[in-house]
Amino acid sequence: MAEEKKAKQYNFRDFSMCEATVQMLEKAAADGVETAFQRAAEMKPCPIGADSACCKHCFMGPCRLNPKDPYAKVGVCGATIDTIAARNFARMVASGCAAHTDHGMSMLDVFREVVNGRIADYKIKDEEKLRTVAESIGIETAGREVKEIALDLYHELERTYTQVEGEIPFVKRVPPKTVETWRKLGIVPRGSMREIMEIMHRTHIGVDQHYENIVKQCSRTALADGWGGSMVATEISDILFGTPKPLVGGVNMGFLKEDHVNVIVHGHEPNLFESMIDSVNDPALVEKAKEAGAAGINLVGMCCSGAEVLSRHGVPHVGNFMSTEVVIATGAVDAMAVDVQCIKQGLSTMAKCYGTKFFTTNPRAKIEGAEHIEFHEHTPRSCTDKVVQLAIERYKNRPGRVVIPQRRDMGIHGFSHEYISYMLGGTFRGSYVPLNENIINGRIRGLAGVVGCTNPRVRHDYVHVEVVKELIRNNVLVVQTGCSQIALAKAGLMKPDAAVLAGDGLAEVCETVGMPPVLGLGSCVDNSRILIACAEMVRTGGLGESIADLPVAGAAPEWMSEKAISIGHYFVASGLYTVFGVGFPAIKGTKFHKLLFEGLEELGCGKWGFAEDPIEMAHLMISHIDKKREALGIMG
Ligand code: XCC
Ligand code: SF4
Repeated sequence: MAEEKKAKQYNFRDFSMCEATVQMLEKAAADGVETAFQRAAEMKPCPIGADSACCKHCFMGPCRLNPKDPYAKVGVCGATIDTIAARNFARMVASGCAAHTDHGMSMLDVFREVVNGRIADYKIKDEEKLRTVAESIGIETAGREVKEIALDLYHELERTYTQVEGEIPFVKRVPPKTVETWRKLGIVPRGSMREIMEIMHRTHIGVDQHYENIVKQCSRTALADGWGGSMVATEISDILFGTPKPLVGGVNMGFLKEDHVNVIVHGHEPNLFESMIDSVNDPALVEKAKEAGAAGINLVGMCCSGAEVLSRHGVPHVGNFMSTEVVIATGAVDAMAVDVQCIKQGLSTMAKCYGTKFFTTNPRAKIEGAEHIEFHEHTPRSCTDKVVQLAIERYKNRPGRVVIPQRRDMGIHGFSHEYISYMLGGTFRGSYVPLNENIINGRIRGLAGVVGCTNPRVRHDYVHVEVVKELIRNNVLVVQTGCSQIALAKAGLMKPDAAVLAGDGLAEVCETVGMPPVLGLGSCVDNSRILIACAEMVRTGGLGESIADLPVAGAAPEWMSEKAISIGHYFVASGLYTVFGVGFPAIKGTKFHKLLFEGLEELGCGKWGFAEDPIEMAHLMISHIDKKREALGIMG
């Protein structure tokens, strides 16, 4: 009863611009169930924490400084606002980098076992990709067996994690001028384990207390994510499961099917999803589902692994991070299997309310109230088959009413960096579309990567959609990953006919070749595809010698995770201008803030930016792109 009263205070359209999410928020409220949206509305962020003006790195504190007068006080140990904010930031980078690199390392574990013949369920699907990745880091491929190349590649890439001295392998892919800057600054990553360890050490009480030196280690660690852990995750996934090529895919809750057993996989590592695809197509399990009265088994994705299999195989995607709870309110979700990252604990309660079977599968991530069915790469089907069987059980006894928002949005997904590189020099689906040339001649003003999470502190999806619309209207070609990609897919911007919303130049390029003005690249680790595309833009020529010269900018308009900070910082350290929305964990006017927002650029890197308003955000990016165009002498 109390819940119902509270729920009435909210206009759910203020929470989200996603119609399906709004509809399910209404249903959940009517059912007396609350979600992260209401919890966010009822729990305002701590104002001191939001400005990163508190420290709990030791127990003489926690210490709180005054965000309105940040230099008025120091912590008990004497730490200044710059030290405190830089350390907090560094810990976020460390955690974000750890998440991506642990994911990448898991992929590498699978790869090793596949190569050694100890995993039979997966194989090297894309030998061509294997060869190009190997060649890109100097491994000899001519006349050699696949297995030999693969073993060499494994041993090389392992260094991404474990190397104590030297440069990680994918640094070989970075434009020489950019690497020169990194070497000068001392920020070329060794191995991610070492970099993360060093950040944790340096941010301990009484160690590194100079914000400039802390930020240096942030850069080194973040680069170990972008050009390390994330890139390994992307490349190995492509080798094992296939490199995405543009395909038509569907997004939104309408892809749940009332008369099917519905299984959702939500998380980040593609192996769980790949095996689930096998399970739902197993004739014996399909037969079982039919015996239970279902028309079949329907598998859909959410969040990043969902974005990845949408891009790779065209598996439908039912929603991004802020839709993961409400989708359960459809009553149609028979099972949700999760692995790691961005899994709200609230899902457990939600699943209980609607009788959805909720399974954790990764030993790293258990949740109270969830059933744990561990996923082992050596015998993956024992987990995924069981999930499907239990989903069938639930279908037989669906406890409540099923209401599925009837929204389905089709679009083109699956632009790998290979595909973009291919377009840079040449063609899209057979039509000539050299991207560099179009940037130089001004039809395309520049490139923007709009990526990252959704966050209940802002109107769900809205900031993403408005930023991207403004960018394409100004002839900026947009590439996307993660939850942002799903937001724009739902808004219909990934269809070729969305070119009508683009400025004349970009529209002309899109219309000539039938390409959408917004290109979806996959999951968050696939932000590494943007790095490679940038390296290719430099290599193709005419746009400067380093990544910092490119008319390219990035944004995470609704960020929330520590991974987003790590991504943002590796974009910046790589030479890009990166604008975040929602809020920024640093106080304007402090030395630390100045270093991130101005100083890094003077050192030859990119820089951070911030704007809450989507139009302002887009124009910060456009101004930066114009500034770079001017420097390249390609204005007008
Ligand atoms: Fe998570 Fe990757 Fe953010 Fe979405 S975008 S909320 S990190 S699922 Ni990656
Ligand atoms: Fe306070 Fe310093 Fe301890 Fe942080 S490290 S909690 S600022 S005493």
